[in-house]
Amino acid sequence: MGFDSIVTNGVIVTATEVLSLGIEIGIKDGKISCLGTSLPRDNDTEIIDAKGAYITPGGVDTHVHFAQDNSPTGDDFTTGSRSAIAGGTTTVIAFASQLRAEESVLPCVAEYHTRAKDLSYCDYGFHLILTNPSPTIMTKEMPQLMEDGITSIKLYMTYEPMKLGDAQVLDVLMASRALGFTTMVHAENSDIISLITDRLESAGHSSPYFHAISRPQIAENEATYRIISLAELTDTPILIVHMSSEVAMKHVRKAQTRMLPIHAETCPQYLFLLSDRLRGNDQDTFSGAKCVCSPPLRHDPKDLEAMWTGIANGTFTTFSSDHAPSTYDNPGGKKKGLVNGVMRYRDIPNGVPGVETRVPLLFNHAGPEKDARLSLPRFVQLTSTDPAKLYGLDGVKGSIAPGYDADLVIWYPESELAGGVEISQKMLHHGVDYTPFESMNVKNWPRWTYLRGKKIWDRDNGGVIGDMSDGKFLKRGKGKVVVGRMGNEATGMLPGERDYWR
Ligand code: DUC
Ligand code: ZN
Ligand code: ZN
Repeated sequence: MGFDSIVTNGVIVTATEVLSLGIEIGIKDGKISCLGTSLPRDNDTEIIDAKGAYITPGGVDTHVHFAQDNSPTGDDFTTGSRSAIAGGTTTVIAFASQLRAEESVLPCVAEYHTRAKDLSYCDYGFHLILTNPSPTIMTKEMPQLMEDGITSIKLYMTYEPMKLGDAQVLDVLMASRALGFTTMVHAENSDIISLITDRLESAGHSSPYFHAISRPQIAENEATYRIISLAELTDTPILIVHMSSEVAMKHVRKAQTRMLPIHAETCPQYLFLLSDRLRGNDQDTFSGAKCVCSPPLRHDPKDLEAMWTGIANGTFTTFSSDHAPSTYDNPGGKKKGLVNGVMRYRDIPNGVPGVETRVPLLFNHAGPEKDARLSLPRFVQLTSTDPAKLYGLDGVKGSIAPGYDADLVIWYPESELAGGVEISQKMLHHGVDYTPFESMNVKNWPRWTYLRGKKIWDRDNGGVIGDMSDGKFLKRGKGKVVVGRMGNEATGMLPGERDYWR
C-alpha cells in the first residue's frame, strides 16, 4: 500500500466517535488513506507515535479577520496563520471586504488573494463582506465568485460603513438562496446603538465600559428575530455570527425546532469574559479597550452559562474565534479611541484576538469527565466538522476519515502536561500585543499540528516549523445545510404560496 506515514498509538476523535486506543491513520500524498489496525509499513514509512494522546482533526476557524484595511495594526496572513497553527487550527476562512463605493467586488477579492498567496502557514479561504449589493454584483459577479470557490458572504445589520437595510438584505437573501451561498449575518439593531451612543456621548460617558452599555442585549435580540424572519420568508439558510446573549439565542433555538435552516456561531469571548473587563485596571483605565468587541461582552455570569448551554445542546453550529486583530499600544490600533488623554469608545476598533487560543480553550472543557461541559465529539463537531460542512469543505477538511486532508492535532497525554498551560501573551504567535485570555489555565495544548501530512507545529522542538508558503487557497464548494432544511413554508403561508412572487 505504501503509506508515507502512519499515526499510531493515539485516541482518534471524530464528530461522532472516540475510537479505541491504537487505531492507526495511514497517510499518503497528504491525505488520509485509511484507518485500521496494524497497517502495513515499510522502511520508508514514517511512524508518528501519538504516545497515547488524543488526536483530533485540524481546527477549522471560519471567522477570522486578517489583513483587513480597517484593522491595519494587527495580523496579516503570515502572523495570523502562524498563530492559527500554533493553536491547532489548519484552516481559516478570512474576509475580503468590499468598500461601499466599489462597484465591482472582483478587484477587492483579487487584492485579498495577493495578501494571502504564499504568505500563509495554513490553508485558507475567503468570505465576501458585501456592503454594496448592486444588481450587477448579484447577477454577474456572485455566480463568478461561486465558480471561483468563494461560496459565502457576510452581511452587516449595523456599522455605518457596512450596514444594509432590510430591503437590501432581502435582495441578497434571494440571490444567496438562488446561487447557494452560505450567508453570515451580523445581527445588531443599528438605530438602537446609535441612539444610545449619541446620548451617552452627550452625557460624557465615553470610556470603554460604555461600549457595552451602548449595545444592550435587546439590540441583538431584535436584529436576530428580524433576520430569522427575513430568512424564513425567503427560505434562505443563514448563519448568525458571534452570538452573545440567551435572549437572541432562544430565537435560533425556536427556529431550529421548527426545522428552519438557521445556524448560529459563538466565540470564546462570549463563554469566558464579562463586561467588567471593559473597565480596565487601576494603572490604565483605557486598557478596557482590549476587550471592546461587538456584540459586547455581557454583564452577568448567567450570560456565559447560557452560551455554554447552546454549545452543549446543539444550538450553535460553529465555534469560531472572530479573531479581529488590533494592537493595543498603537495610535492606529485600539488607541484610536484615546486622543490627548480623552477616551472615546466609539473610535476603538472592535474585536479581540483569539485564533490561537480558540481550540485549547474549548478543549479544556471537553472530555469524558463528569464535570466536562461538552463531549469530545461535540468539541470536534463545533471546531472542525460542522464549520467545514457549512462552508463547503465537506469531504476535504474537518474530519479524520479516508479521503480527507491529513490535517491533525496531536495533544499531550495527560501525564506529560501536569498542571496544564497558562495562557500568556508571550507564548502566542499573533501580531497583536495582548491576549484577553491572559493567565487563564488550560489542561492541554496542541503538541503537534499536521497540515496535509506535514508537521508544521512542534511545541517542544522548534515551535512553528512549517513555511509561510504551506497554506493553499481552498476553492470551496457549496455549503451544506447542517441544521433544519430548506423548503419550509413561512408561518401562515399556504403551500406553494411563494411561487406567486419568487
Ligand atoms: N465584531 C465584528 O463584527 N467584527 C470584528 C470584530 C468584532 O468585534
Ligand atoms: Zn460581525
Ligand atoms: Zn468578525
